[in-house]
Amino acid sequence: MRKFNTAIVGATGAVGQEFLKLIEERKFPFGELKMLASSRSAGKKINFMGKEYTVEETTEKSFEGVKFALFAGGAASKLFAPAAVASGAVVIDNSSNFRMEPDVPLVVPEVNPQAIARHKGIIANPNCSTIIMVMALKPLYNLSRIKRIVVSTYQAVSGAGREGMDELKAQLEAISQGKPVEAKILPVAKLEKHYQIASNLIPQIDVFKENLYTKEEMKMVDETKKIMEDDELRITATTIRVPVYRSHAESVNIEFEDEITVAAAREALEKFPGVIVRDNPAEMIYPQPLETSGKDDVEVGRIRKDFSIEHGLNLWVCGDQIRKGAALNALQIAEYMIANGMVHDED
Ligand code: 3JN
Repeated sequence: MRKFNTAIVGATGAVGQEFLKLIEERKFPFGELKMLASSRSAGKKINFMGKEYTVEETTEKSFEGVKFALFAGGAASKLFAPAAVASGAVVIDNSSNFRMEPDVPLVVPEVNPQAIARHKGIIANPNCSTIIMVMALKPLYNLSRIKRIVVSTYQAVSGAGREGMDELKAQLEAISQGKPVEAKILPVAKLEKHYQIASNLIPQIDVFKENLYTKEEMKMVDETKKIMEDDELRITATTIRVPVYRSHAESVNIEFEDEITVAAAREALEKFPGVIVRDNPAEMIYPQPLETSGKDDVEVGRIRKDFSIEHGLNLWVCGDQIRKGAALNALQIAEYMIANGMVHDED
């Protein structure tokens, strides 16, 4: 069995830890495994599959002999992806640092695997909300070109990392104990102003751009066009943080060029790998973030006509943003490359 030396950059964070779970669960054929992180986490011990690993500080030399460098997110790839590529590694990067570069494929393996072959060392994982949405869009786009999308997201606090989850938990505890509520992380940790998320919604994810949209909203717009290879696609997004620990949810309104019946949409979604249709209003069956948390598949429900336009459908989509929205999607890219002979252990 061929094995591939693998490095996880950001091994101690929420996405890094999910990489480890998935590597074990999916029997990813790793050879040597390197746990890399910033100097702050260097020296920490991680027990994985019966072995103790010491987290090493990422340096330009960390990637010698490495075949897959899985970057969990943040600034690390900006600093070290070029060195990893120069060492002969394929970089799969979960950050936005390279997503919109023309030379960098932006890939969801079920949606646009053909893009992988164009890589020059770096392959980008899309934003979590984008991945979850395009999983539901692609099977429908195959039936009819999509003219316009209006999406609103309901994003879990773990999208802001472990600190986001800790903050919601601490706030819920403070409320139940009648203590003052502290807000230090959301909506954006590095900004001065913070808002309580417990019992609240925050209509800001990431910082604002000059056009009055947030960066998260513009990522959904720009990345979706690139993944669907359709620059004419019109799309507008509103992204909202909700007091849910895990799994993003999205309300997606789609205008098609041609008529798509609910039955045809349902059938196409049911057949699409990685998507589960959970949709039976009579039995009150629909996707919910509690149910998709920790799961691989993206769930779609509330499939219904938009009677206000000619060829419109509404969907409700839920998916675990740390799994399919991040670590799972990245690992699937590596698995696709292995299965299709796109990376070799000998070279
Ligand atoms: O907040 C969320 O729910 C998703 C956050 C994604 C995120 C957070 C910080 C930096 C990203 C991303 O994946 O787009 C980035 C980034 O890499 O720009």
